[in-house]
Amino acid sequence: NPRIRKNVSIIGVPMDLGADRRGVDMGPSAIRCAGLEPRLEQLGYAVRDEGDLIVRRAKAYSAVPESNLKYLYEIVRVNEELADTVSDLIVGGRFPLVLGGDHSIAIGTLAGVLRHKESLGVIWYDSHGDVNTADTSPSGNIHGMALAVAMGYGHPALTGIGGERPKVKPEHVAIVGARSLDPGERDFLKAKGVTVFTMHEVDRIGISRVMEQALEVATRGTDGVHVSFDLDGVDPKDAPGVGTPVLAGISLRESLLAMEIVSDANVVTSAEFVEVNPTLDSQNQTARAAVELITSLMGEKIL
Ligand code: NNH
Ligand code: MN
Ligand code: MN
Ligand code: MN
Repeated sequence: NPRIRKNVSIIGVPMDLGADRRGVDMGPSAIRCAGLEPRLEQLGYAVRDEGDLIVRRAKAYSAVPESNLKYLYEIVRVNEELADTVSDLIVGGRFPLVLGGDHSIAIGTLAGVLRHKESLGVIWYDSHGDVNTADTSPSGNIHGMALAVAMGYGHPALTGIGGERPKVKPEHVAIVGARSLDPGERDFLKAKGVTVFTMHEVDRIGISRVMEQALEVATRGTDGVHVSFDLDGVDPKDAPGVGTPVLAGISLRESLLAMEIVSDANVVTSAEFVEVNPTLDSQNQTARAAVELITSLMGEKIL
């Protein structure tokens, strides 16, 4: 079984072009300010902050002429660099912990990880499915397409990021916390056979059983698990600083338990925490929640 590595690298990706609401570009800064590095060091990790990738401030709105993909080429450029960065860190024996930024950065993180994995399991913690393509997206926002791209569906400029490499297989994906799916996403998820734990399942069987089942999906026949954590999966009462809050979500307490359960399975080989928007937050509450979620995932115990 792959184990959590002792050397952790923090990579910030201050990008907000994949979403309509500006401000998640400040997420990495806010999560660092909430004390991430010292908290990881207290857990015994050798932490290296790799700093932020350079994300150029985009010119006026740019959709590509032939599709409705907003900021396609800026997003491709950043994700190519992210894929290389993540891949190099894995070669160096380090655990990549990526801080967003909007969820489109999962495209680059996963592309980098997949250079080293034949079969990667993915736990996608999110109120959304993020399996739109240009044809189904109601918004043209690439953060709502990242999981589809990781599975090989979408604009070739996106699915080609990171070069030739395996894709995430639908049977190795578990979405947790879904409560806002677009019609095209429902069709996609059913057609591909992706496992989705909506709020209905969370409420019916509880977060601990949901996470056990999600782990089964993500570990059966895989050689590692990636945790992609969108803070809007958490209830807006506990995580108000996100661009697209969706009410009636998973509490922070349940989410911490979820991360503890994943941690105890000792299978996680990379992770990212995305969509923190400090301009919508109060007292950095959502970034502080992110730090607690990260340390839980990385093995922090209360006693
Ligand atoms: N499904 C919507 C879209 O594709 C919203 C996506 N927003 C997210 N995803 N925050 O996690 O535009
Ligand atoms: Mn240090
Ligand atoms: Mn998302
Ligand atoms: Mn979301």
